[in-house]
This record gives sequence, C-alpha cells and structure tokens, in this order.
Amino acid sequence: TSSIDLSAVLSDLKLQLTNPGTWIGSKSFSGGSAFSSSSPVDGSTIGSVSSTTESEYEEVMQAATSAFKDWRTVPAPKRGELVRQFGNRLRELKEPLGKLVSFEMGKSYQEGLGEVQEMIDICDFAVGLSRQLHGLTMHSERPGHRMYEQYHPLGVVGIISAFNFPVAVWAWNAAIALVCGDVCVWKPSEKTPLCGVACQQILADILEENDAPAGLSCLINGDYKVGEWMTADKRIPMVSATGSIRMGKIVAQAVAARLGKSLLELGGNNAIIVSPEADIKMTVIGAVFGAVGTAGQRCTSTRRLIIHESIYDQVKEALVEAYKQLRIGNPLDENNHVGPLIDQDAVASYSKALEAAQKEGGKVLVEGGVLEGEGYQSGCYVKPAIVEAENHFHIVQEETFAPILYLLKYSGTVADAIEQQNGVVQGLSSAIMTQNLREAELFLSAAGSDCGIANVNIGTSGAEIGGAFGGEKETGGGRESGSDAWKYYMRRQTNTINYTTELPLAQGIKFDL
Ligand code: UN1
Repeated sequence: TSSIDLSAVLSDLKLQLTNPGTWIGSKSFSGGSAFSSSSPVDGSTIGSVSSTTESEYEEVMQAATSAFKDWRTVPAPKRGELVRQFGNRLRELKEPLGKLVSFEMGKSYQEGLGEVQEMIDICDFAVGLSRQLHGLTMHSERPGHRMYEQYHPLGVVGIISAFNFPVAVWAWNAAIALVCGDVCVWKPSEKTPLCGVACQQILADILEENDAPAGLSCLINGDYKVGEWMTADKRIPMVSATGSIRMGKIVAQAVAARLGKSLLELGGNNAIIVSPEADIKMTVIGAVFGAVGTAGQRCTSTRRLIIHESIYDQVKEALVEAYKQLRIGNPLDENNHVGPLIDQDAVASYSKALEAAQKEGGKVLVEGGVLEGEGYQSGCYVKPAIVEAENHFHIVQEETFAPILYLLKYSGTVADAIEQQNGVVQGLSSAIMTQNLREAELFLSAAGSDCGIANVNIGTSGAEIGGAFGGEKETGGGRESGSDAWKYYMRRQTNTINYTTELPLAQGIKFDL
C-alpha cells in the first residue's frame, strides 16, 4: 500500500497533467505561464497549473460579483441544499481526494482522509446553519416600534489558504460563505495547486447540476501578486487568509488600507503543560502525535512541552522511548508515522532551527537529521527531534513548521507554567495534562491560557469543526469553521420599524415643526 495509482486518482478527480489555473465554476482559462506541482513523497512532478493573468482575474471578479447578485436572494436553506449535495459528493470522492492530499502535500493517507472528513463535517454543519442565521430582537424605547437585527450576505469572499491543509481550510470558508449567501474566490497555496483544482471541479459539478451561477465558486492560482489583487480589491469585502504571521501582516495592512475586513488564521507556538498530576501515558500519546503528526506542519502542532520538574525525567524518558518507535517514510504506507516536509526550503528551515537551538544552549535529546537513500530520494524526509531548551530562546519563540519539540521545565505552581505558555507572540492552541480540577480550571480561567484554543487532557492539535477555530495575538484574531464564526461572513443590519401615526424621536428629543 505504499504507492498510489496516480492515474486512477487523477482520472477519478478529473485532473489532467496540464491544468488550467483559473476557473469560474467549470469554465476554465489557462492564459498564464504554467507552474508545476511536485510531490514531496517521491519528488515526482504530478502535473502543472497555469497562473492567473490580470485579465483572467478581471473576468473572475465580474462573474463573482454578478453571481452574488443572484445568490444573495436565494433562500438560505436552498443555499444549504447545494452545500448538502457538495458534502455528499465529497463522501463519494473521499478516497481519491484523500490520496491526492496525501501525495501532493505529504501527510499520511489517514490524515488525508481525515482532512476530507473535515470538509464533509463542515458541509453538514453549514446545512444546519442555513436555517439558523438568526439575529436578535430588541425592545424599542419608543411606543409602537419594533427593533430587530438581520444578517445579510456580505459579497465576494477572498480565500487564501496554506499548503498544510490544502482542502479542509478552503471548505471551512466556502461551505459557510455559500450558506451565508456569499460567493468565493479562492487562491490555494502554490505548493498544492492540484488539490485546489480538484476541489473546484467537484463543487463546479454540483453548481452545474443545480443550474446555480458558475461564479459562486472561482479559483485563481499563482504567487503573492495574485493574492495582492484580492487584498487590494474593493469588490472583496472580506479576505480570509491562512498562513504565516509575515503573510498575515501584509494581508491585514492591505485590506485595512481600504477598510475591508480580514479574517486571519496565522502561526501558532502551541504548548502542552504537563503537571505533576498528569496521566503520563496520555501525555506521551498527545505530545507525540501533536509534535510529529503531519510532520509538525499543522498550525496546531505541539512545539513546546512545559513539564513540572518533579516528573521531568520520567516524561523525558518516556518521550525518548516513544520517538524510537517512530517510522519515517512514504505517508501512503500506513505503517509509517511521519511523512516528508513539504519541500526542501522547509527542510532547510528545520536544519537551521536545530542549529540555532543548540547555539543558544539547547541540548539535543533526540537527534534530528535529513534522511537519505532508498525511499527518501525527494530530500524532504527529516527525523523528528527533541531539544531541551528555554522559553526565552529566540528559536523557541518562533514557529518552525517541522517536527521539533522543545522541552521546557517549570518549578512552582501551574501559574508559572501558564506564564511560560503565554510567553510567546502567538496564541493559537494550548493544553494542560492534569487530573487536578483546580489546575485545569485555572488554566481555562481569565488568568489562564491566552490562546483561542485551550484543551484539558488532550493535545493541541486535531480540533473539531464544531468549535470556532483561530487564535489571539499574532495568530491574527480570526475565527473560522464552527460556533458563530459565520457572523463574520455576513453583514449585520439593525432595523427599527414604526407602526404608529406619530414620529417620536429616540432619546426623548423634541423637534416640533
Ligand atoms: C491548520 O493547521 O491550519 O486542529 C488547521 C487541527 C486541524 C486543523 C488544522 N483540525 O489540527
């Protein structure tokens, strides 16, 4: 099971070796220069995609804006019906799409399937939501007046997504945006463009089967310049961007300069606090999956363990033992735990981080290194490493998108551990392992974790779609996916209706004519 039948996957997903990169529903354009997508699994080229040209972008935006005019008046539950069908089609195509994700991005096949499952789940969530886009009613201070609020569709939503979740993060945005009455223009990562084309075609088929406007879902491809057209474009009221803090700052400033809205989901520097009252077995499972799952390339990956000194050696030894069991290799082989990094630039950042950690005084506990030879020809496979470090090290303060786990120590109470956990610029995910109710509740309190996600007795990664996903501080403040994240995809309107023959003014103001 370590290889995939690529031609079967491509044909199931209707992909070619040369694919158009610009799509309005199922209508495609390929005027721009092509760039190729290669697999970090074996280094092979999977296919290529054309870059979107400026005139193609203009066509996309015209189609999207005109589709919005129709879509916004379609009843929300009818919009939900379209998303329901999309979710069902994803159920049918779960295996080939999961394989493509695994092959193009390099995560394990199980995780590729898990990612498609997140798409299916968000579709189900969005279908239910389509009957619940409700506002509040208020009591007016004036007699014979009624006051309430409505949520209306917002417009064209620009989606910029990252390589590490090449299909799910788009689906979180698209499924919610579509039931909210918005239309989507999506720029996937340049590193995973075929996942983008595959998703576009699946949704485009559903649009056609329903005679829905093609411009409801558009795809554009290319480098940061293509992204800049969107961030500068006044026709796009909201840009939802997932990626690095560096990218997020550029997007936020460009969108804010025209007073648009941005929804940012940027880097994390996620820690698990391990209290003296932790269940060690659970801690090891949570920490190891969090640190090496997806080869450490989740926004929610566990980067730091903050361990109480009294159990430090015990946890350390258990981790070293667990790391010995890890099998690194082809992610399509289900015996392997750890697949490749996305590309050789990522390998270089990994190596640099390990060097930097040692220069700052870190002590390597589990040796890293780039793997060579049979099965590792792509040059993207690295060994998960563990380094004993201190929270203030520059390198520990940064998010390195690779399987490097820093062990930090705390003495004192859990409050000291929380201080270290919060002592970074990022604020995405966090966790505590403890069976002590007081520690757990303090961690979850206003004086506890400052992250958007805070877990007790599970790791930092693998959030469910039902909750709002995102984080604070330099993680960008956005919330996607479940809970009431949908509100960001709509515009709120307050309505006051007077059903009397008088016109009293609010605040008791008299204005007699
Ligand atoms: C991401 O890394 O951008 O919580 C998304 C998780 C996944 C989503 C991660 N459900 O780990």
